[in-house]
Amino acid sequence: MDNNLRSATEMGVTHFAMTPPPDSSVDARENRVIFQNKRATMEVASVSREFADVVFHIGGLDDPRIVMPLGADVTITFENQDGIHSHGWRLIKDTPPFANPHDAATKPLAFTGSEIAPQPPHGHGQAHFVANAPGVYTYVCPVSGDDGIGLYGEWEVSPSH
Ligand SMILES: [Cu+2]
Repeated sequence: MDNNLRSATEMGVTHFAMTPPPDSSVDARENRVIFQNKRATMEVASVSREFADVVFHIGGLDDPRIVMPLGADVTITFENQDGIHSHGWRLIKDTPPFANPHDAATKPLAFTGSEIAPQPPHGHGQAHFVANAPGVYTYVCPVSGDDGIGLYGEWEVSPSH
């Protein structure tokens, strides 16, 4: 059992977004979640920890790099596990470092439909889109400035995956 899973269990946190998504491999050492085929279904949770940054959990990892083949059909179920602040999810056409972190929330979407509007504490949302262009993108929280506190990760769409 890796550290993320163990600490979550100890804290009594839900298993949502803590187990490998279907048809993926979770590489904890490289902090990556790799999808093997063109159907990528995953749970994403925004998590606030005391004395730490807010992060996204996917497959039990913090802000992992997501890798998937070109043309993948993506479904994301999002849960805001922060009990105080609103958070959402947005995949943008840009990579860090951002010239101005507060701009990340307004950058163009990577794909049509690749966003989940900010949800209140314990709120849920869903996104469905097709990753139909190869490249490296970034997922961020659309709440202005949250990307500056650790709430983002990279998303790779590989033409030769
Ligand atoms: Cu946020």
